Amino acid sequence: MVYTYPVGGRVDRPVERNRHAGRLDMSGRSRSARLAVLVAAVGLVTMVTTGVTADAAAGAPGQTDRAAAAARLNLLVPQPVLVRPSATAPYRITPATAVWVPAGSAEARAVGEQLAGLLRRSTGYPLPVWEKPAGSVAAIGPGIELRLAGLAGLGDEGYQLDAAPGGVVIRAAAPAGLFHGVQTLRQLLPPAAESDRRQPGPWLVPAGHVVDHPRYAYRGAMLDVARHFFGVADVEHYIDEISLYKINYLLHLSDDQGWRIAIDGWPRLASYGGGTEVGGGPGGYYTQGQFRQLVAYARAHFVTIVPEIDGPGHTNAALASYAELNCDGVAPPRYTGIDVGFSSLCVSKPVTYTFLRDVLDQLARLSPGPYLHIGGDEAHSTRAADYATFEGRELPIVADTGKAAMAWHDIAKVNPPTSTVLEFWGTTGSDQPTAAAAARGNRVVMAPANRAYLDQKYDPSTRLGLNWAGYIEERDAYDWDPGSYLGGVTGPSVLGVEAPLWSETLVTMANIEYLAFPRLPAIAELGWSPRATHDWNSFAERLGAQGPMWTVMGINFHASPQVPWAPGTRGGTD
Ligand code: TNX
Repeated sequence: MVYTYPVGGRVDRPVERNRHAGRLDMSGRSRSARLAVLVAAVGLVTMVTTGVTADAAAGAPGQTDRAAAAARLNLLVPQPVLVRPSATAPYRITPATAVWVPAGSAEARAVGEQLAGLLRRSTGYPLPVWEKPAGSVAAIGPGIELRLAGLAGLGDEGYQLDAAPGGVVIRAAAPAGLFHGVQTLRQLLPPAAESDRRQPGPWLVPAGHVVDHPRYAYRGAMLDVARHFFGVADVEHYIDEISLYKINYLLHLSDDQGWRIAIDGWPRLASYGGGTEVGGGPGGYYTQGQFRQLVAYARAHFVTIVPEIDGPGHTNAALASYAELNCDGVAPPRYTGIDVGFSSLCVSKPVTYTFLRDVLDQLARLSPGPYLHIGGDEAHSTRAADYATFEGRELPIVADTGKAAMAWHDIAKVNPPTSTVLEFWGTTGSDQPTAAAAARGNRVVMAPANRAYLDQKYDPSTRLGLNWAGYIEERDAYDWDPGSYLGGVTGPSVLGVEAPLWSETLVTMANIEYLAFPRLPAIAELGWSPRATHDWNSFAERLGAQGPMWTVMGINFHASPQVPWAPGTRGGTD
Protein backbone atom coordinates (compact mmCIF):
# COMPACT_ATOMS: atom_id res chain seq x y z
CA MET A 1 0.00 0.00 0.00
CA VAL A 2 1.84 3.09 -1.19
CA TYR A 3 0.80 6.64 -0.64
CA THR A 4 2.09 9.74 -2.26
CA TYR A 5 1.92 13.14 -0.71
CA PRO A 6 3.20 16.55 -1.56
CA VAL A 7 6.73 17.11 -0.35
CA GLY A 8 6.52 19.90 2.14
CA GLY A 9 2.81 19.28 2.44
CA ARG A 10 1.35 20.79 5.55
CA VAL A 11 1.74 18.80 8.71
CA ASP A 12 -0.37 19.34 11.70
CA ARG A 13 1.17 20.87 14.79
CA PRO A 14 0.07 18.91 17.79
CA VAL A 15 -1.93 20.96 20.24
CA GLU A 16 -0.13 22.21 23.30
CA ARG A 17 -1.77 19.87 25.76
CA ASN A 18 -0.32 16.91 23.87
CA ARG A 19 2.30 15.50 26.21
CA HIS A 20 3.62 12.85 23.87
CA ALA A 21 7.37 13.23 23.71
CA GLY A 22 8.14 11.40 20.50
CA ARG A 23 5.72 13.19 18.28
CA LEU A 24 6.42 13.99 14.66
CA ASP A 25 6.92 17.71 14.85
CA MET A 26 7.80 18.81 11.34
CA SER A 27 8.00 22.51 11.96
CA GLY A 28 11.38 24.07 11.46
CA ARG A 29 12.86 21.14 9.53
CA SER A 30 14.42 21.48 6.11
CA ARG A 31 12.58 20.14 3.08
CA SER A 32 14.80 17.07 2.81
CA ALA A 33 14.62 16.38 6.53
CA ARG A 34 10.87 16.53 6.30
CA LEU A 35 10.91 14.09 3.43
CA ALA A 36 13.05 11.71 5.44
CA VAL A 37 10.65 11.83 8.35
CA LEU A 38 7.73 11.19 6.04
CA VAL A 39 9.45 8.21 4.46
CA ALA A 40 10.20 6.84 7.91
CA ALA A 41 6.58 7.33 8.83
CA VAL A 42 5.42 5.41 5.80
CA GLY A 43 7.74 2.60 6.78
CA LEU A 44 6.17 2.57 10.21
CA VAL A 45 2.70 2.61 8.75
CA THR A 46 3.57 -0.29 6.49
CA MET A 47 4.75 -2.29 9.46
CA VAL A 48 1.63 -1.42 11.34
CA THR A 49 -0.62 -2.55 8.54
CA THR A 50 1.19 -5.85 8.53
CA GLY A 51 0.58 -6.02 12.23
CA VAL A 52 4.19 -5.95 13.42
CA THR A 53 5.05 -2.72 15.18
CA ALA A 54 1.94 -1.94 17.11
CA ASP A 55 1.55 -5.19 18.94
CA ALA A 56 5.27 -5.39 19.62
CA ALA A 57 5.25 -1.82 20.95
CA ALA A 58 2.25 -1.97 23.19
CA GLY A 59 1.28 -5.56 23.69
CA ALA A 60 -1.34 -7.34 21.61
CA PRO A 61 -4.91 -6.54 22.55
CA GLY A 62 -6.60 -9.35 24.35
CA GLN A 63 -9.81 -11.13 23.51
CA THR A 64 -11.77 -8.96 25.92
CA ASP A 65 -10.66 -5.78 24.17
CA ARG A 66 -11.52 -7.25 20.79
CA ALA A 67 -14.92 -8.43 21.94
CA ALA A 68 -15.68 -5.04 23.46
CA ALA A 69 -14.67 -3.36 20.20
CA ALA A 70 -16.89 -5.68 18.16
CA ALA A 71 -19.81 -4.94 20.47
CA ARG A 72 -19.43 -1.18 20.03
CA LEU A 73 -20.45 -1.43 16.38
CA ASN A 74 -23.94 -2.32 17.57
CA LEU A 75 -24.12 0.32 20.29
CA LEU A 76 -24.22 3.54 18.30
CA VAL A 77 -26.51 6.51 19.01
CA PRO A 78 -28.12 7.60 16.79
CA GLN A 79 -28.56 4.22 15.13
CA PRO A 80 -27.08 4.36 11.62
CA VAL A 81 -28.98 3.38 8.48
CA LEU A 82 -26.81 0.31 7.94
CA VAL A 83 -24.21 -1.43 10.10
CA ARG A 84 -22.41 -4.52 8.86
CA PRO A 85 -19.80 -6.04 11.16
CA SER A 86 -16.83 -7.76 9.59
CA ALA A 87 -15.16 -10.90 10.89
CA THR A 88 -11.66 -9.50 10.50
CA ALA A 89 -9.52 -8.07 13.27
CA PRO A 90 -10.18 -4.50 14.43
CA TYR A 91 -8.10 -1.52 13.35
CA ARG A 92 -5.72 -0.42 16.04
CA ILE A 93 -4.67 3.20 16.48
CA THR A 94 -0.95 3.23 17.24
CA PRO A 95 1.89 5.73 17.56
CA ALA A 96 2.23 5.47 13.77
CA THR A 97 -1.37 6.31 12.93
CA ALA A 98 -1.90 9.40 10.82
CA VAL A 99 -5.13 11.18 9.96
CA TRP A 100 -5.37 11.69 6.21
CA VAL A 101 -7.48 14.45 4.75
CA PRO A 102 -8.18 15.41 1.15
CA ALA A 103 -6.00 18.14 -0.29
CA GLY A 104 -7.72 21.41 -0.99
CA SER A 105 -10.58 21.37 1.54
CA ALA A 106 -9.93 23.53 4.57
CA GLU A 107 -13.19 22.31 6.10
CA ALA A 108 -12.34 18.65 5.70
CA ARG A 109 -8.90 19.33 7.07
CA ALA A 110 -10.44 21.05 10.10
CA VAL A 111 -12.55 17.96 10.76
CA GLY A 112 -9.38 15.85 10.63
CA GLU A 113 -7.64 18.26 13.00
CA GLN A 114 -10.51 18.02 15.47
CA LEU A 115 -10.32 14.24 15.46
CA ALA A 116 -6.57 14.19 15.81
CA GLY A 117 -6.65 16.82 18.56
CA LEU A 118 -9.19 14.82 20.53
CA LEU A 119 -7.34 11.53 20.22
CA ARG A 120 -3.90 12.98 20.95
CA ARG A 121 -5.04 13.83 24.46
CA SER A 122 -6.06 10.31 25.39
CA THR A 123 -3.69 8.21 23.28
CA GLY A 124 -0.64 10.43 23.66
CA TYR A 125 0.20 9.58 20.04
CA PRO A 126 1.35 12.22 17.56
CA LEU A 127 -1.51 11.64 15.10
CA PRO A 128 -0.26 14.00 12.41
CA VAL A 129 -2.82 15.28 9.92
CA TRP A 130 -1.61 14.79 6.36
CA GLU A 131 -3.12 15.84 3.10
CA LYS A 132 -3.62 13.18 0.52
CA PRO A 133 -3.40 14.57 -3.00
CA ALA A 134 -6.41 14.20 -5.25
CA GLY A 135 -6.21 11.16 -7.47
CA SER A 136 -4.14 8.91 -5.23
CA VAL A 137 -5.87 5.64 -4.74
CA ALA A 138 -5.86 3.09 -2.00
CA ALA A 139 -8.43 0.69 -0.72
CA ILE A 140 -8.18 1.52 2.93
CA GLY A 141 -5.94 3.44 5.33
CA PRO A 142 -3.23 3.55 6.42
CA GLY A 143 -4.42 5.23 9.54
CA ILE A 144 -7.69 7.12 9.48
CA GLU A 145 -8.65 8.67 6.20
CA LEU A 146 -11.34 11.28 5.60
CA ARG A 147 -12.23 11.22 1.93
CA LEU A 148 -14.49 13.53 -0.04
CA ALA A 149 -16.28 11.35 -2.58
CA GLY A 150 -19.72 11.45 -4.11
CA LEU A 151 -21.91 8.71 -2.65
CA ALA A 152 -25.28 8.17 -4.23
CA GLY A 153 -28.22 9.02 -2.02
CA LEU A 154 -26.37 10.02 1.16
CA GLY A 155 -26.66 13.81 0.77
CA ASP A 156 -24.25 16.31 2.28
CA GLU A 157 -24.65 15.00 5.82
CA GLY A 158 -24.39 11.30 5.03
CA TYR A 159 -21.22 9.25 5.21
CA GLN A 160 -19.85 5.78 4.83
CA LEU A 161 -17.36 4.37 7.32
CA ASP A 162 -15.19 1.33 6.66
CA ALA A 163 -12.89 -0.09 9.27
CA ALA A 164 -10.50 -2.95 8.58
CA PRO A 165 -7.21 -4.10 10.11
CA GLY A 166 -5.31 -1.71 7.81
CA GLY A 167 -7.21 1.44 8.65
CA VAL A 168 -10.42 3.41 8.74
CA VAL A 169 -11.88 5.32 5.82
CA ILE A 170 -14.75 7.76 6.19
CA ARG A 171 -16.21 8.85 2.86
CA ALA A 172 -18.71 11.64 2.38
CA ALA A 173 -19.85 13.99 -0.34
CA ALA A 174 -19.24 17.03 1.86
CA PRO A 175 -17.33 18.00 5.01
CA ALA A 176 -20.56 17.80 7.06
CA GLY A 177 -20.74 14.08 6.30
CA LEU A 178 -17.10 13.62 7.28
CA PHE A 179 -17.84 15.36 10.57
CA HIS A 180 -20.80 13.09 11.30
CA GLY A 181 -18.72 10.05 10.38
CA VAL A 182 -16.08 11.19 12.84
CA GLN A 183 -18.73 11.41 15.58
CA THR A 184 -19.60 7.79 14.83
CA LEU A 185 -15.93 6.84 14.97
CA ARG A 186 -15.67 8.41 18.44
CA GLN A 187 -18.34 6.01 19.68
CA LEU A 188 -16.57 3.08 18.02
CA LEU A 189 -13.50 3.72 20.17
CA PRO A 190 -13.30 2.78 23.84
CA PRO A 191 -14.83 5.42 26.17
CA ALA A 192 -11.34 6.28 27.46
CA ALA A 193 -10.61 7.82 24.05
CA GLU A 194 -12.64 10.83 25.24
CA SER A 195 -10.36 11.39 28.22
CA ASP A 196 -8.32 14.58 28.39
CA ARG A 197 -5.48 12.63 29.97
CA ARG A 198 -3.29 9.94 28.51
CA GLN A 199 -4.79 6.46 28.89
CA PRO A 200 -3.34 3.01 28.27
CA GLY A 201 -5.57 1.86 25.39
CA PRO A 202 -5.56 -0.35 23.35
CA TRP A 203 -7.37 1.84 20.82
CA LEU A 204 -9.41 -0.58 18.76
CA VAL A 205 -11.94 0.32 16.08
CA PRO A 206 -14.17 -2.67 15.28
CA ALA A 207 -13.95 -3.86 11.68
CA GLY A 208 -17.10 -3.21 9.73
CA HIS A 209 -19.06 -1.11 7.33
CA VAL A 210 -21.46 1.71 8.22
CA VAL A 211 -23.68 3.61 5.79
CA ASP A 212 -25.56 6.52 7.24
CA HIS A 213 -27.60 9.61 6.48
CA PRO A 214 -30.23 11.60 8.39
CA ARG A 215 -33.96 11.04 8.30
CA TYR A 216 -34.57 14.78 8.78
CA ALA A 217 -32.60 17.84 7.69
CA TYR A 218 -33.43 19.83 10.85
CA ARG A 219 -32.28 18.45 14.18
CA GLY A 220 -32.32 21.26 16.70
CA ALA A 221 -31.30 21.74 20.32
CA MET A 222 -32.58 25.18 21.24
CA LEU A 223 -30.81 26.63 24.28
CA ASP A 224 -32.49 29.52 26.12
CA VAL A 225 -29.77 31.99 27.09
CA ALA A 226 -32.40 34.59 28.01
CA ARG A 227 -33.92 33.28 31.25
CA HIS A 228 -30.41 32.66 32.50
CA PHE A 229 -27.45 33.89 30.56
CA PHE A 230 -24.79 31.43 29.45
CA GLY A 231 -21.51 32.80 28.14
CA VAL A 232 -19.64 31.86 24.99
CA ALA A 233 -17.63 29.09 26.66
CA ASP A 234 -20.79 27.35 27.96
CA VAL A 235 -22.57 27.56 24.63
CA GLU A 236 -19.47 26.20 22.90
CA HIS A 237 -19.38 23.37 25.39
CA TYR A 238 -23.02 22.59 24.64
CA ILE A 239 -22.22 22.65 20.91
CA ASP A 240 -19.49 20.05 21.56
CA GLU A 241 -22.04 17.85 23.32
CA ILE A 242 -24.96 18.18 20.91
CA SER A 243 -22.85 17.75 17.79
CA LEU A 244 -21.62 14.40 19.08
CA TYR A 245 -25.21 13.27 18.49
CA LYS A 246 -25.45 14.87 15.04
CA ILE A 247 -27.66 17.77 16.14
CA ASN A 248 -27.33 20.61 13.66
CA TYR A 249 -29.35 23.71 14.76
CA LEU A 250 -29.31 25.93 17.89
CA LEU A 251 -30.33 29.14 19.86
CA HIS A 252 -32.95 31.39 21.59
CA LEU A 253 -31.64 34.92 22.12
CA SER A 254 -34.23 37.18 23.72
CA ASP A 255 -37.09 36.92 26.16
CA ASP A 256 -38.84 38.83 28.92
CA GLN A 257 -35.96 38.35 31.33
CA GLY A 258 -33.07 39.27 29.07
CA TRP A 259 -31.89 40.59 25.71
CA ARG A 260 -28.65 38.81 24.88
CA ILE A 261 -27.15 40.34 21.73
CA ALA A 262 -25.70 43.81 21.18
CA ILE A 263 -27.58 45.70 18.45
CA ASP A 264 -26.01 48.76 16.82
CA GLY A 265 -28.21 51.83 17.26
CA TRP A 266 -30.09 50.26 20.20
CA PRO A 267 -27.37 49.96 22.83
CA ARG A 268 -29.67 49.75 25.87
CA LEU A 269 -31.15 46.44 24.66
CA ALA A 270 -27.98 44.67 25.72
CA SER A 271 -26.51 47.04 28.31
CA TYR A 272 -29.77 47.40 30.28
CA GLY A 273 -32.13 44.73 28.87
CA GLY A 274 -29.35 42.15 29.13
CA GLY A 275 -28.43 43.18 32.64
CA THR A 276 -30.46 40.69 34.59
CA GLU A 277 -32.01 37.20 34.49
CA VAL A 278 -34.44 34.99 36.39
CA GLY A 279 -33.81 35.39 40.10
CA GLY A 280 -32.11 38.78 39.62
CA GLY A 281 -28.60 37.62 38.74
CA PRO A 282 -26.32 39.78 36.61
CA GLY A 283 -27.36 38.36 33.22
CA GLY A 284 -25.13 39.27 30.32
CA TYR A 285 -25.07 39.51 26.55
CA TYR A 286 -22.94 38.69 23.53
CA THR A 287 -21.14 41.44 21.67
CA GLN A 288 -21.48 41.03 17.93
CA GLY A 289 -17.88 39.85 17.89
CA GLN A 290 -18.69 37.15 20.45
CA PHE A 291 -21.77 36.17 18.49
CA ARG A 292 -19.61 35.80 15.37
CA GLN A 293 -17.28 33.62 17.41
CA LEU A 294 -20.23 31.42 18.40
CA VAL A 295 -21.42 31.20 14.82
CA ALA A 296 -17.93 30.16 13.69
CA TYR A 297 -17.57 27.61 16.47
CA ALA A 298 -20.97 26.16 15.64
CA ARG A 299 -20.06 26.07 11.97
CA ALA A 300 -16.90 24.12 12.70
CA HIS A 301 -19.18 21.55 14.36
CA PHE A 302 -21.66 21.65 11.46
CA VAL A 303 -24.23 23.31 13.69
CA THR A 304 -26.18 26.29 12.32
CA ILE A 305 -27.13 29.10 14.68
CA VAL A 306 -30.78 30.14 14.25
CA PRO A 307 -31.10 33.33 16.30
CA GLU A 308 -34.52 33.73 17.92
CA ILE A 309 -35.87 37.16 18.75
CA ASP A 310 -39.30 36.49 20.20
CA GLY A 311 -42.22 38.88 19.55
CA PRO A 312 -44.69 40.43 19.95
CA GLY A 313 -44.82 38.76 23.39
CA HIS A 314 -41.82 37.66 25.49
CA THR A 315 -40.44 41.18 24.98
CA ASN A 316 -40.28 42.75 28.43
CA ALA A 317 -36.49 43.15 28.26
CA ALA A 318 -36.79 45.25 25.08
CA LEU A 319 -39.79 47.20 26.45
CA ALA A 320 -37.85 47.95 29.65
CA SER A 321 -34.89 49.21 27.62
CA TYR A 322 -36.75 51.64 25.34
CA ALA A 323 -39.86 53.48 26.55
CA GLU A 324 -40.90 54.32 22.97
CA LEU A 325 -41.54 50.65 22.21
CA ASN A 326 -44.46 50.72 24.68
CA CYS A 327 -47.90 51.95 23.59
CA ASP A 328 -48.11 54.18 26.67
CA GLY A 329 -44.54 55.41 26.28
CA VAL A 330 -43.61 54.15 29.74
CA ALA A 331 -40.87 51.56 30.17
CA PRO A 332 -41.78 48.76 32.59
CA PRO A 333 -39.25 47.56 35.14
CA ARG A 334 -37.02 44.67 34.19
CA TYR A 335 -38.48 41.26 34.97
CA THR A 336 -36.85 38.43 36.88
CA GLY A 337 -39.75 36.03 37.46
CA ILE A 338 -40.86 33.10 35.30
CA ASP A 339 -44.38 34.02 34.14
CA VAL A 340 -45.14 34.23 30.43
CA GLY A 341 -47.67 36.09 28.30
CA PHE A 342 -47.69 39.53 29.97
CA SER A 343 -45.64 41.66 27.56
CA SER A 344 -46.29 42.99 24.05
CA LEU A 345 -44.52 45.25 21.61
CA CYS A 346 -46.72 48.16 20.53
CA VAL A 347 -48.32 47.00 17.29
CA SER A 348 -49.59 50.40 16.15
CA LYS A 349 -46.34 52.36 16.47
CA PRO A 350 -44.04 52.74 13.42
CA VAL A 351 -40.97 52.67 15.71
CA THR A 352 -41.75 49.02 16.50
CA TYR A 353 -40.99 48.06 12.91
CA THR A 354 -37.92 50.30 12.69
CA PHE A 355 -36.65 48.45 15.74
CA LEU A 356 -37.46 45.03 14.25
CA ARG A 357 -35.83 45.89 10.94
CA ASP A 358 -32.64 47.06 12.66
CA VAL A 359 -32.48 43.94 14.82
CA LEU A 360 -33.32 41.43 12.10
CA ASP A 361 -31.05 43.05 9.49
CA GLN A 362 -28.10 42.87 11.86
CA LEU A 363 -28.86 39.32 12.93
CA ALA A 364 -29.29 38.22 9.33
CA ARG A 365 -25.86 39.59 8.51
CA LEU A 366 -24.31 37.89 11.53
CA SER A 367 -25.94 34.49 10.92
CA PRO A 368 -25.04 32.52 7.80
CA GLY A 369 -27.91 30.05 8.26
CA PRO A 370 -31.16 30.13 6.26
CA TYR A 371 -33.52 31.01 9.13
CA LEU A 372 -34.40 33.83 11.51
CA HIS A 373 -36.68 32.66 14.34
CA ILE A 374 -39.24 35.33 15.28
CA GLY A 375 -41.01 33.53 18.14
CA GLY A 376 -44.67 34.47 17.97
CA ASP A 377 -45.68 32.23 20.89
CA GLU A 378 -47.86 32.92 23.90
CA ALA A 379 -48.77 36.48 22.89
CA HIS A 380 -51.53 36.56 25.47
CA SER A 381 -51.27 40.32 25.92
CA THR A 382 -51.67 41.07 22.22
CA ARG A 383 -55.22 41.12 20.80
CA ALA A 384 -55.81 38.63 17.97
CA ALA A 385 -56.24 41.36 15.35
CA ASP A 386 -53.07 43.09 16.53
CA TYR A 387 -51.17 39.81 16.43
CA ALA A 388 -52.16 39.35 12.79
CA THR A 389 -51.16 42.93 11.99
CA PHE A 390 -47.84 42.51 13.76
CA GLU A 391 -46.89 39.27 12.01
CA GLY A 392 -48.14 40.67 8.71
CA ARG A 393 -45.55 43.40 9.06
CA GLU A 394 -42.72 41.39 10.58
CA LEU A 395 -42.75 38.49 8.09
CA PRO A 396 -41.94 40.78 5.10
CA ILE A 397 -39.10 42.32 7.12
CA VAL A 398 -37.62 38.84 7.52
CA ALA A 399 -38.12 38.16 3.82
CA ASP A 400 -36.28 41.42 3.01
CA THR A 401 -33.23 40.10 4.86
CA GLY A 402 -33.11 37.12 2.47
CA LYS A 403 -33.85 34.60 5.23
CA ALA A 404 -36.84 32.35 5.77
CA ALA A 405 -38.83 32.96 8.94
CA MET A 406 -39.19 30.34 11.59
CA ALA A 407 -41.80 30.76 14.33
CA TRP A 408 -43.67 28.81 16.97
CA HIS A 409 -46.80 27.18 15.59
CA ASP A 410 -49.02 29.89 17.15
CA ILE A 411 -48.27 31.85 13.97
CA ALA A 412 -50.12 29.29 11.81
CA LYS A 413 -53.41 31.07 12.47
CA VAL A 414 -52.31 34.14 10.48
CA ASN A 415 -51.59 32.13 7.30
CA PRO A 416 -47.88 32.89 7.03
CA PRO A 417 -46.22 32.40 3.63
CA THR A 418 -45.31 28.80 2.89
CA SER A 419 -41.61 29.60 3.33
CA THR A 420 -42.28 30.07 7.08
CA VAL A 421 -41.16 27.07 9.11
CA LEU A 422 -43.49 26.33 12.02
CA GLU A 423 -42.20 24.88 15.25
CA PHE A 424 -44.85 22.79 16.99
CA TRP A 425 -44.72 22.91 20.78
CA GLY A 426 -48.21 21.61 21.59
CA THR A 427 -48.89 18.58 23.71
CA THR A 428 -51.66 16.90 21.74
CA GLY A 429 -51.69 15.20 18.37
CA SER A 430 -53.98 17.69 16.72
CA ASP A 431 -53.75 21.36 15.88
CA GLN A 432 -56.02 22.54 13.12
CA PRO A 433 -54.17 25.75 12.11
CA THR A 434 -50.84 23.89 11.93
CA ALA A 435 -52.38 21.06 9.88
CA ALA A 436 -53.94 23.61 7.53
CA ALA A 437 -50.61 25.39 7.15
CA ALA A 438 -48.91 22.07 6.38
CA ALA A 439 -51.58 21.40 3.74
CA ARG A 440 -50.71 24.77 2.19
CA GLY A 441 -47.04 23.82 2.12
CA ASN A 442 -45.48 25.12 5.34
CA ARG A 443 -42.94 22.78 6.87
CA VAL A 444 -42.95 21.92 10.55
CA VAL A 445 -40.26 21.22 13.14
CA MET A 446 -41.66 18.93 15.80
CA ALA A 447 -40.96 19.89 19.43
CA PRO A 448 -44.04 18.65 21.31
CA ALA A 449 -43.58 19.93 24.86
CA ASN A 450 -44.63 16.67 26.55
CA ARG A 451 -41.96 14.73 24.61
CA ALA A 452 -39.18 17.02 23.43
CA TYR A 453 -38.98 19.77 26.07
CA LEU A 454 -35.74 19.15 27.89
CA ASP A 455 -36.73 21.59 30.63
CA GLN A 456 -39.52 19.39 31.96
CA LYS A 457 -38.73 17.30 35.03
CA TYR A 458 -38.00 13.59 34.65
CA ASP A 459 -40.24 12.74 37.58
CA PRO A 460 -41.59 14.44 40.72
CA SER A 461 -38.26 14.05 42.48
CA THR A 462 -36.29 16.03 39.87
CA ARG A 463 -35.16 19.28 41.50
CA LEU A 464 -34.47 21.20 38.27
CA GLY A 465 -36.99 22.01 35.59
CA LEU A 466 -40.70 22.69 35.24
CA ASN A 467 -43.59 20.29 34.81
CA TRP A 468 -46.41 22.13 33.06
CA ALA A 469 -46.21 19.68 30.14
CA GLY A 470 -45.85 16.65 32.41
CA TYR A 471 -42.94 14.53 33.52
CA ILE A 472 -40.70 13.28 30.74
CA GLU A 473 -38.62 10.21 31.51
CA GLU A 474 -36.31 8.73 28.91
CA ARG A 475 -38.87 6.48 27.30
CA ASP A 476 -41.36 9.36 26.95
CA ALA A 477 -38.68 11.39 25.17
CA TYR A 478 -37.86 8.52 22.82
CA ASP A 479 -41.07 6.64 22.16
CA TRP A 480 -42.92 8.79 19.64
CA ASP A 481 -42.67 9.45 15.95
CA PRO A 482 -42.08 12.98 14.64
CA GLY A 483 -43.41 11.76 11.29
CA SER A 484 -46.88 10.90 12.58
CA TYR A 485 -47.30 12.64 15.95
CA LEU A 486 -49.38 15.53 14.67
CA GLY A 487 -52.46 14.92 12.55
CA GLY A 488 -52.08 16.33 9.04
CA VAL A 489 -48.35 16.89 9.51
CA THR A 490 -46.59 13.89 8.04
CA GLY A 491 -44.11 12.93 5.32
CA PRO A 492 -42.37 15.91 3.70
CA SER A 493 -44.33 18.39 5.89
CA VAL A 494 -41.99 17.44 8.72
CA LEU A 495 -38.69 19.27 8.42
CA GLY A 496 -37.32 17.78 11.58
CA VAL A 497 -37.27 17.83 15.36
CA GLU A 498 -36.06 20.10 18.12
CA ALA A 499 -35.28 19.60 21.79
CA PRO A 500 -35.76 23.03 23.42
CA LEU A 501 -33.98 23.66 26.69
CA TRP A 502 -35.65 26.57 28.47
CA SER A 503 -33.54 27.89 31.31
CA GLU A 504 -35.87 29.28 33.98
CA THR A 505 -34.35 26.88 36.54
CA LEU A 506 -30.89 26.42 35.02
CA VAL A 507 -27.91 28.30 36.35
CA THR A 508 -24.85 26.20 35.56
CA MET A 509 -23.51 24.00 32.79
CA ALA A 510 -24.03 21.04 35.10
CA ASN A 511 -27.74 22.00 35.30
CA ILE A 512 -27.94 22.12 31.50
CA GLU A 513 -26.31 18.72 31.20
CA TYR A 514 -28.56 17.12 33.78
CA LEU A 515 -31.71 17.96 31.85
CA ALA A 516 -30.23 17.42 28.37
CA PHE A 517 -28.68 14.02 29.06
CA PRO A 518 -29.97 11.45 28.35
CA ARG A 519 -33.02 12.99 26.65
CA LEU A 520 -31.18 15.01 24.02
CA PRO A 521 -29.70 11.85 22.42
CA ALA A 522 -33.25 10.43 22.29
CA ILE A 523 -34.52 13.39 20.28
CA ALA A 524 -31.33 13.32 18.21
CA GLU A 525 -32.00 9.71 17.30
CA LEU A 526 -35.60 10.52 16.33
CA GLY A 527 -34.24 13.19 14.03
CA TRP A 528 -31.48 11.12 12.48
CA SER A 529 -32.29 7.41 12.41
CA PRO A 530 -34.66 5.67 9.99
CA ARG A 531 -38.09 5.04 11.49
CA ALA A 532 -37.60 1.33 10.81
CA THR A 533 -34.86 1.21 13.44
CA HIS A 534 -37.13 2.58 16.17
CA ASP A 535 -37.11 0.18 19.09
CA TRP A 536 -37.09 1.12 22.76
CA ASN A 537 -35.14 -1.91 23.97
CA SER A 538 -32.44 -1.46 21.37
CA PHE A 539 -32.24 2.27 22.11
CA ALA A 540 -32.08 1.74 25.86
CA GLU A 541 -29.19 -0.70 25.49
CA ARG A 542 -27.28 1.54 23.08
CA LEU A 543 -27.90 4.54 25.32
CA GLY A 544 -26.69 2.60 28.32
CA ALA A 545 -23.41 2.08 26.50
CA GLN A 546 -22.94 5.86 26.27
CA GLY A 547 -22.78 6.06 30.07
CA PRO A 548 -19.08 5.24 30.47
CA MET A 549 -18.20 7.75 27.75
CA TRP A 550 -20.26 10.51 29.42
CA THR A 551 -18.58 9.61 32.68
CA VAL A 552 -15.15 10.03 31.10
CA MET A 553 -16.26 13.31 29.50
CA GLY A 554 -17.48 14.60 32.87
CA ILE A 555 -21.07 15.10 31.69
CA ASN A 556 -23.43 15.56 34.64
CA PHE A 557 -26.24 13.35 33.39
CA HIS A 558 -29.42 11.84 34.83
CA ALA A 559 -28.84 8.11 35.20
CA SER A 560 -32.41 7.28 34.26
CA PRO A 561 -33.66 4.11 36.02
CA GLN A 562 -35.18 3.06 32.69
CA VAL A 563 -31.76 2.56 31.10
CA PRO A 564 -29.39 -0.43 31.62
CA TRP A 565 -26.24 1.62 32.13
CA ALA A 566 -23.01 -0.14 31.20
CA PRO A 567 -20.36 -0.81 33.86
CA GLY A 568 -18.21 2.26 34.31
CA THR A 569 -21.19 4.62 34.30
CA ARG A 570 -21.38 7.24 37.03
CA GLY A 571 -24.49 9.39 36.89
CA GLY A 572 -24.73 13.00 38.06
CA THR A 573 -26.94 15.03 40.37
CA ASP A 574 -29.39 17.86 39.89
C1 TNX B 1 -43.20 27.74 27.07
S1 TNX B 1 -43.74 26.89 24.46
C2 TNX B 1 -42.45 28.66 26.36
C3 TNX B 1 -41.27 29.23 26.99
C4 TNX B 1 -41.07 28.74 28.38
C5 TNX B 1 -41.38 27.28 28.44
C6 TNX B 1 -41.11 26.65 29.76
C7 TNX B 1 -43.02 28.19 24.10
C8 TNX B 1 -42.80 28.41 22.72
N1 TNX B 1 -42.66 29.03 25.07
O1 TNX B 1 -41.32 30.63 26.94
O2 TNX B 1 -39.77 28.98 28.74
O3 TNX B 1 -42.72 27.08 28.12
O4 TNX B 1 -41.31 25.29 29.68
